[in-house]
Amino acid sequence: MNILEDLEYRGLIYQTANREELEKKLAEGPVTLYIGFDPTADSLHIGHLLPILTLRRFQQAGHLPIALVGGGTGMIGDPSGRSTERVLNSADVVKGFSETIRGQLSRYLDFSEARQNPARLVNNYDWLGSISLIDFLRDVGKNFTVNYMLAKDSVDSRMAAGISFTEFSYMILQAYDFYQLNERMDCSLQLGGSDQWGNITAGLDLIGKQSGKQAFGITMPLITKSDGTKFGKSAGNAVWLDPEKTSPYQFYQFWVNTDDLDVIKFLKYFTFLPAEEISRLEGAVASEPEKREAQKVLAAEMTRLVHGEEALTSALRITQALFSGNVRELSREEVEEAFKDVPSTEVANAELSLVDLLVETKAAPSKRQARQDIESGAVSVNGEKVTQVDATAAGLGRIGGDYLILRRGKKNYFLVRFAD
Ligand code: 545
Repeated sequence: MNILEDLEYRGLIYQTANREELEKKLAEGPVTLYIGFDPTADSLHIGHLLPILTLRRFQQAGHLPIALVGGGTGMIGDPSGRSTERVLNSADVVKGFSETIRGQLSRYLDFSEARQNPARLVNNYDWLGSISLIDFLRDVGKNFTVNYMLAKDSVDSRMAAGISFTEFSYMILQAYDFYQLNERMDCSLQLGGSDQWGNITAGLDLIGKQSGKQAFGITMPLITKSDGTKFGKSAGNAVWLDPEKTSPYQFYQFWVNTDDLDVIKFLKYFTFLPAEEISRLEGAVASEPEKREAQKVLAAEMTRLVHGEEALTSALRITQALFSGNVRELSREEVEEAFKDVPSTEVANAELSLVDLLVETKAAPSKRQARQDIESGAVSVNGEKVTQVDATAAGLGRIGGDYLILRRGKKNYFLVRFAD
């Protein structure tokens, strides 16, 4: 399979500009291509993985990827796909975000000069930050009619609610980037999500007008789920690539919970597994869905790719410990990760009884209920059932030095942290 056939197989192509000529060009030799990321947040989330991994697919196929950080465009704000005007971030904030986004992007591409097609990172502030207003309006703006700009979806969809001149101008900046990269680095292909079509084609038009050259564009589909809910959220929160914002265990859980109806699509979109392996997993979903093999493979592939082998091992250990109840084997860090989302209570007095702890953590509504729960065998501490009503915190032992894990019933966990 050539790169376009592979992308087609994976369902990654939504629209293409100049498809036939692009096919020819890709077959002739290495093509330089880019995707831009505006520093609008302090981390990328899993929605951004699709474009990044597509760059990586092109690199693996021998082409030359450029990841562009929008240090300039991030100061302006892309109206594409948004129904309301953005609030501007300060220059310092945009700079800070640019640095972290740059670091995250660099994990997924190979920059080693030893290879024939090393990846490159650029920041459009380098040319947008210093262009004069007069030059911009004369040399770039003259290529666009307001009529053309008004017809773009990103602008047209905002005509009722209103759009500032700032955001209205955005498409010209992105078009100018493509032109600059075409001039400076012979970049002839821009990729983006389907929301980027208008900006990408504005660039193609500018390159055509300024240098008479043909360039190319590909957009990727919006990621949808079979149940109609938004992709990339877990309990209402975005799933981030930054392990401080979404732990590797939470990240693993997000993927392992994928619906049977979506899992094959996501294996194609996000993993580098060959078609034969994906077909085999498709068979497994059909014949033994209860094993969730496809989900486990997807979760493992993604966690390894984003967080590394060690983080995957740890996420699997936590998953296994919570499933079996065998939480004693977890390290301190793993306890903190596993119980990030469960109610936790800080306790200063290590002399407390188990009954007190159950009440203190709100695992039981009263001392009477706590005693009853213990006697009936509904309570375990650090993975072991405790039935003595007079058990004390001191006698129960701790995990990772400071923690005691209470469980009432099968799944209700409460974390106690001793502050002594
Ligand atoms: C800027 C200058 C260029 C080319 C592109 C840009 C950015 C582009 C844009 N893209 C989106 C984006 O999101 C924020 C990411 C960091 C927190 O706004 N105008 O910057 C997304 N993009 C990836 C995909 C996208 C798009 O980074 O294209 O469709 C999401 O999947 O929304 O010269």
